[in-house]
Amino acid sequence: MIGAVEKYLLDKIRSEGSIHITLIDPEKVTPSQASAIARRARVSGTSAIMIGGSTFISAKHLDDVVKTVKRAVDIPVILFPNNVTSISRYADAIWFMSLLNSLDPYFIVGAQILGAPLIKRYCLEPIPLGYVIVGEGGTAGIVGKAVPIPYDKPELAVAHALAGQYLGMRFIYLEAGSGAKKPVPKEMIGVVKKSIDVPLIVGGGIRTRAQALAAASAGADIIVTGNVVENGQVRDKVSDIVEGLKSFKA
Ligand code: 1GP
Repeated sequence: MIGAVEKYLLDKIRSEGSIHITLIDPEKVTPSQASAIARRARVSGTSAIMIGGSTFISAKHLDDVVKTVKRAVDIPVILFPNNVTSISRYADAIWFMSLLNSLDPYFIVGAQILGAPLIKRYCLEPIPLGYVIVGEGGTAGIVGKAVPIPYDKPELAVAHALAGQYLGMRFIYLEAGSGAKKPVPKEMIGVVKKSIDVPLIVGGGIRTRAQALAAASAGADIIVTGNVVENGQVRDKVSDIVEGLKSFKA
């Protein structure tokens, strides 16, 4: 069943083309810094806020960050979990994600089994997501025990994405790893997009308008940026990227 946040994202993609989501890593910010980032990103045209990182933070800190961000903005706040410890009752939704190229069943279905009852109890909207780590893979690749798909093997990215779709996942995320030196290449985005019928999310290492535009024109429906908003230039950076995406649609 499609919930309100998923419907919002699908409607936005339908009406605006490629959209932008701002990722806040709760490990790196205080609640007030997080709410300032979210507010500025919202003004600059971001469509939702994702909250998540690759390592462990205290449940209280996560709750405080999510609550403060929720109060600051009127766009959806979606959890981007790396484990069962990343679930907060104060969010609107959670990417219910499976790391499709992990070697460890814990990251494919184990953590999901442990987390599902809590998601139900908190009435969080789960959005099924196939998560595929490519290129360098970064911390997410190491923590998730993934075998990252090399950039010169786009056909393997297609196979993973299709498997995710056929298993019923309603979004596919190509992740280069936060802070990746090279974002997902447009050739890989293009072939994956052509093969699947569900929206494609791309993130990791996107720092500029040109990179966002390249990902969008190759077929990314959602562009996620995290690092660029961590250095205090949220407004300029997000505006630039969002305007780039709008110029692509025009
Ligand atoms: C990481 O894809 C996201 O999970 C965002 O990456 O921090 O490099 O923007 P950046």
